[in-house]
Amino acid sequence: MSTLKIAAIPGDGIGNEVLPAAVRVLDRAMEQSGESITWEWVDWGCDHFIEHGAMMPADGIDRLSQTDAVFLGAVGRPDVPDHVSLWGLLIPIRRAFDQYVNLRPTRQFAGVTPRVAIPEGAHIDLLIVRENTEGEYSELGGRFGQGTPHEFAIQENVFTRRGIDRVARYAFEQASNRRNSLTSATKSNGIIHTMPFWDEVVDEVATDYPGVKARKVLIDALAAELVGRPHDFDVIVASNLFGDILSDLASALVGSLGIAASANLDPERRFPSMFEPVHGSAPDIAGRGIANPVAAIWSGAMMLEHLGHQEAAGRIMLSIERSLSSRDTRTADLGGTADTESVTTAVMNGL
Ligand code: GGG
Repeated sequence: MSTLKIAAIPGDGIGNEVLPAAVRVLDRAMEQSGESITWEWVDWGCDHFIEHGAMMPADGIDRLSQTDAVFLGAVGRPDVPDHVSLWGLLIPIRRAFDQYVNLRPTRQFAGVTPRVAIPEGAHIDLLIVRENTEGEYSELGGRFGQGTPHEFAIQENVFTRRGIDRVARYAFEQASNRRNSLTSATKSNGIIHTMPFWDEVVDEVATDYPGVKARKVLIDALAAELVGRPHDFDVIVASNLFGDILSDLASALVGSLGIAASANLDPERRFPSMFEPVHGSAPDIAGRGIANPVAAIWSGAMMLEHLGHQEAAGRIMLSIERSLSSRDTRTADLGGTADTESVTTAVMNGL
């Protein structure tokens, strides 16, 4: 029997509801496999910020580095500026641990009707590979002349050959193991320097994967194509910002952001990877016990898979599928009647 050590950071809002729910499912699944998880619970987030002036303690990254993985709920509270909460917790973890791939799968589940009509027999199953440590998410720049009529802000995007090459390579590998189709999101008509560079490096990487049919599509056209025929997509590789936007769009197409899972990966396994539902803290529904725990549970399954527990992860996914197939065990965002607790219980019982 092996014991995993995982840092659990519920964070803010519904993170405090969906993360403990997912932990119960993971504990049960691992117990059934004769394994266990030691959870290191940490109360970092906006409450910590209000009390201590920082989203996490100064030794936070050091503490996380001693774990096998990080399991995160959500970040954000209306009375703390969003850029303060995100850049104080989520983004420092992604960067400190060089989690340069953000894997965001989108699947159509039996019983959950997609929000767009798709042809008979077609099925939505796509994987967004989002660059996760550079691109549009950059601290370079500044605000100038604050409070004056001449005030301005500059934000520099950072695209490196190494950064594009490694995320593109990861995406092509995924496509090779799936349906051999890759779409690169670009905007090289309007963004004059970084996006043509993105295209060039992706094209170079493509030459190493002749079996993968690759094409580049302008992000605006790609958004429209995704709505029009989501079933035609396999792997999409995108910059940090484009990947973030497309993954919300894709999960809305199959039902709700409440089932959007993600993995922030260091594929070389030098550091812990981090797993989190794509959704945020949802202050409008926080504390009511109605949040959909599926995104967190699925993210937990991705974590177990990454840590070598494929069998337990597979059982969790089967149980999620079963619970989503019935209106009685789906939350309201998916047209169901269940609350967080009853979905969690259904997934646990279905393991
Ligand atoms: N699940 C963590 C969370 O709260 N995410 C919300 C968010 O805004 N994330 C921004 C990002 O992924 O870049």
